[in-house]
Amino acid sequence: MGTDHFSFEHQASCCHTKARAGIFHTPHGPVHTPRFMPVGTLANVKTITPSQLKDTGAQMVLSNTYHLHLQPGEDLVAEAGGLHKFMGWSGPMLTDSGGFQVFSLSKIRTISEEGVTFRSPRDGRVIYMPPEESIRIQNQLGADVIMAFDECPPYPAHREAVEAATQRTYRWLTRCIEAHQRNDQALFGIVQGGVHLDLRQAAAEQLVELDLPGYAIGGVSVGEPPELIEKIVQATTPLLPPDKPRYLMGVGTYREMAQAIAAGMDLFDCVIPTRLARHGAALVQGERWNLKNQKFRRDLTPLDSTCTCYTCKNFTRAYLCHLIHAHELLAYTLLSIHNITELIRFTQAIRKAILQNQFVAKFQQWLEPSTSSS
Ligand code: PRF
Ligand code: ZN
Repeated sequence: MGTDHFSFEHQASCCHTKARAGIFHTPHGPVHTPRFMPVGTLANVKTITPSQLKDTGAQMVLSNTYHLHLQPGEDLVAEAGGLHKFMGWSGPMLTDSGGFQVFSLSKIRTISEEGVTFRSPRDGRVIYMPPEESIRIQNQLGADVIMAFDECPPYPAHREAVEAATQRTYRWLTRCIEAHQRNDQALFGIVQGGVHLDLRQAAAEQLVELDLPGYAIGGVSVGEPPELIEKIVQATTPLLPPDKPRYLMGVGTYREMAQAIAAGMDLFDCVIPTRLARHGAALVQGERWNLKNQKFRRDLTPLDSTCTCYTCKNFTRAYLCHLIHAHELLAYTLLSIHNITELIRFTQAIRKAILQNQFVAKFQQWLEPSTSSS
């Protein structure tokens, strides 16, 4: 099985924007784009089963090299037959490389040209992770898509520091390509460059030269003003090849996804739907509702009467409010099911609108600059 088992089938383009609908074919099945990918950090999407996950409309699921290396270890996952078998998910999967997680989650770390050294927040052991190690781990985990080991500069940062991180990310990418051993896994490159559009463009041009099976935009949604995300994406996507999938890392609000889709992005991931669920909150038609609120205590209507998810078909707001107040674990399962369904439905509705040439007409509300927080 070669990388020819990955292809991006272009289905339709929007007349007024750069939005496109397509199918990303992987060894574990197709991903209809644009599409939101739920996050399954530790080989599970928190509180829901793979069968519940499938019913949300999820196609590709994300997991993390950093977390799985710390526990239970890639050896065990490989022994179990790989990530798909280990976690009981037979659809497409993607693993993030650990670069971003090392920077955001481990306090004690040093970075050099060779790689990153950090202390495990779990047991304090010192872990050395050069790009080759990230790829070795991802080869063992066996996801369909694996990500290059990158350096995501913080925001704000001096331009010189961002430039150095961006160039290092490129050198690391060439080492990742060299280390990558499995042709049934597609290695995606990551465009860094912070908020500097010229750095972004130079990075994109360098990456495209390497003719990778897919490209990601990283280093956004790290604290910069939200309107910059759209500018960065708009400046970068025209340089990416039209026949390869494009993934915007860590972005999953309605507005940011709609605007990025308008600029030509295809794939998104974000912990928002599951994190909100664990805080007793639901995404309902573009808003965030706190189900703990007393106003839901006697509300015997469904969470969202237009939603066909398991939660909305079978339970009331009053029931969810009760479960949350009683700290019952089912609350988190039911809210996660709804929230993931909601975000996937949003990207599916955009996909359908692109196919029918109605994207701008139907999603104008989300393409304009933000007036609220959603
Ligand atoms: N790099 C990697 N993973 C990521 C990011 C990145 O820059 C982001 C930034 N939004 C989220 N996840 N490897
Ligand atoms: Zn629902």
